[in-house]
Amino acid sequence: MNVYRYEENPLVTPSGVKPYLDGFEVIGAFNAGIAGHDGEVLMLLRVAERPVSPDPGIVLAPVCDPNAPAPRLVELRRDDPRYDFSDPRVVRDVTADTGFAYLTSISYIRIARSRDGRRFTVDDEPFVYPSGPLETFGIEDPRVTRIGDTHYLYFSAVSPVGIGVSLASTEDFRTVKRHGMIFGPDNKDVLIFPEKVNGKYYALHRPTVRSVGRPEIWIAESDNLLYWGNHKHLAGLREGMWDSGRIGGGAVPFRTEKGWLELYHGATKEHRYSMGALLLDPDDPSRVIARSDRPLLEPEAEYERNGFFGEVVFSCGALVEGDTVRMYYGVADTSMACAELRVSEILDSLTYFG
Ligand code: MAN
Repeated sequence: MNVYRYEENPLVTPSGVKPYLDGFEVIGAFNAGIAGHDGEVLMLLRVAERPVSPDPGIVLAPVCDPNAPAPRLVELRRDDPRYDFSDPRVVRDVTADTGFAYLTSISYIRIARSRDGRRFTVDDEPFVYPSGPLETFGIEDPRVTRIGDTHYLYFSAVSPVGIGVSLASTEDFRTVKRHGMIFGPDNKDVLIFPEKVNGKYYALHRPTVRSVGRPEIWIAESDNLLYWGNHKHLAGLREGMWDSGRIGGGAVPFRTEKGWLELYHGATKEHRYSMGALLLDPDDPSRVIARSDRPLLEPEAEYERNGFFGEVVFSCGALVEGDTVRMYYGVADTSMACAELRVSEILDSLTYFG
């Protein structure tokens, strides 16, 4: 497998993004959805901003208030025995039944634009900013599917009542229309197919189940992109392999001569995130034809191994032209990078089921 990482990687880093919020710093510009529009490559960046704490003994947890312009800051003392600060992304409450208390940053969506797909200019303002009670902890990991002249974007909506996936749409990447939550909590990693198959829209999704089951990939159908049903379990974890801890859809699936190719992420139980592929039946995407036994891309470069949360490559979008896939991906929950792969080589690398 030839994997060509761009010499310019990382393409967008937090230091290249001006904070939008007063008193905050940008700690991540990563996990971007990707769209081609008017001759440009657009990254719909997940920008994460964190309040700068004046006191090293205090962590400030930001919470968006739907009725106020700026997030509210909750002061958490590092010596408070209720709280566990060991994961830089979240503050855990050891006394709460879910274990969860706050996120350490607020994420929203901001666009980076490029003519050549390598050098990007980041917009000054957010494109989609958290609003309403279901997004008070932020919106994350957007994906973009083009259907006709409309680009649908959908993202994790995070709040104290759970993480679901909400839908919005745009024609021009300047204004956006909201369509509400399409997958209720707990769910992430939705990927809407770019065309109907046998008269139905399809979407991958990833319930994060708490009672029975594991974080695995499901598929659902819809007539209108808003109401989803006929859910089926699509792919599971594999003990002892690169995708033994959790899996979820990554880039928007695309058609190849052998079927739908889905570039998905898999993590080990130690949270090392790699990218691999699933090949789905061209006429029935709920049937898996083949899968990667070994990752296509794993954290190896310095910028993939080290950062806010290291050992992570996480794609939310790719551009396909002929046999070339330009896979854009978040690195170490910090920055954006891109690697080119060949469709034919990916198809050859898979293990086919009988
Ligand atoms: C996980 C990580 C974080 C994210 C939260 C909430 O902890 O993916 O980056 O902010 O979930 O979605």
